[in-house]
Amino acid sequence: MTLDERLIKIIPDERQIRFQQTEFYAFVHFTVNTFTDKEWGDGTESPEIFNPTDFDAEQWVSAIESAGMKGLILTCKHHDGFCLWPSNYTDHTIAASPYKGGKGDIVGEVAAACRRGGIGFGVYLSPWDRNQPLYGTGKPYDDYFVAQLTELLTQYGEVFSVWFDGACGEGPNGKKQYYDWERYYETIRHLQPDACIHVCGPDIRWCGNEAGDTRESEWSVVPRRTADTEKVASASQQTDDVSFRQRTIRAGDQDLGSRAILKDETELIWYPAEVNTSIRPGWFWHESENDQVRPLNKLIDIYEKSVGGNATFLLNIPPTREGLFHENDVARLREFGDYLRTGYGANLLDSAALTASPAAPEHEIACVRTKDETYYLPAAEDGAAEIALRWESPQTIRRVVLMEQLLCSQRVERFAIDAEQDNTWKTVSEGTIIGHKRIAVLDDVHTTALRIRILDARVAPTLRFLGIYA
Ligand code: FUL
Repeated sequence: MTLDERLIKIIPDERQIRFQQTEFYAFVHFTVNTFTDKEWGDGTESPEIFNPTDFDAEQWVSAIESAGMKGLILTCKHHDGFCLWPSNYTDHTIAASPYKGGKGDIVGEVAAACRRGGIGFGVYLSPWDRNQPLYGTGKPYDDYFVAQLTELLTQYGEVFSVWFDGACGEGPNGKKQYYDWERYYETIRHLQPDACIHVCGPDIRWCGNEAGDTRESEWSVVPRRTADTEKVASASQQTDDVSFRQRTIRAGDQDLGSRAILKDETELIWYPAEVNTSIRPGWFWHESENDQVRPLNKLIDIYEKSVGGNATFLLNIPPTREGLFHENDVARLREFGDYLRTGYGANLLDSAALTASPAAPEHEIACVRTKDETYYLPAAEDGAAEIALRWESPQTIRRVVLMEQLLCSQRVERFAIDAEQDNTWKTVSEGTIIGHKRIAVLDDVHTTALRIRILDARVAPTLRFLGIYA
């Protein structure tokens, strides 16, 4: 078997495919830190301080929907250990807070609002717990953690994502907790088989930074290699955790999956990347950051390089002490959604005539006009293929969207886009991988014909969708 043949045998499972289609979803960081103006609580905060006066999960969900996001992951418990639901296993919860006289349940309200709004609900449960006395005792803490996980995965309906953070700041003299990851994963698979487990988990990999930086070539087929992420490097005790290390690759590396990197690897896995960053400098709300909501063009750039670079995009929006998204964040989310709706609205492909090489009848290449599971697979064993599009009148094109059929793995390694100008083809964009989705950013190209050339692929390339936008 050639290397390429071996590589294309690695494909996503159904939950990963579904997840990659989620593309863009929200993180919501909310806990006692919102009231103490901190990023990390130390676990000594009194639940008395948690009192959002105007909390409204519907406001969060409608702002998220206005941005075109399809899910929400809530910090049900952050490192400080305070639970946003009335857990039966600790007193350090919302039940001890003044919110709704101790009868409130933020997790429940958010999950219900997500369901009503038709978006996914996901849970962030911090393994590192600075309040829980059992932390560092081994199995007793694992029992506690699994009990909490079980509450979250059984009481609030369907969960699309479980986000496990690797952060831990205990330091060399702190407590050491060896997490029983396998047990956590089994609990999730058993209770919510469709949920993807992120970061310290087998399904979705951390991209390696929290700034919104992306890789030029983001591969989904990567080695299962013994290494640690930067996050885990700061978590002294976790660098010793073999089970976790086997599932991770070095998050800081730029090339995780080219042929050169994979050629000598024996164990390969499908492990797609997620880009996570905040709409503000902090993960939690700070009044001093109300004027530092990221500019629209920065968010567009991150989106087009993450979702448009074979990763998913998890954008954090932190609620205020009232329990609402701040008006500046709400306005930015709507502007962003407006950009997506207009920028990726009508597909100019609909009015174009298509031809392909190797030649194929129009009905065969027409598959790229739809986003369903059908796809174009030219008989191009050398990995090269092209599709040309021609319009009756000139078009101005600013974005091209390409999608591969992931059930056939990630195959494309290099492509180019040419526009016909003065009767000759001029290259207007070049790129490496495609994967789930590639967004090629064009500089307002004015033309009557466009050509997509796949220059190199692992065996024959597939194309599931092509979008051309003015
Ligand atoms: C980090 C945490 O320490 C931050 O507080 C935040 O939750 C971020 C998403 O992950 O590791």
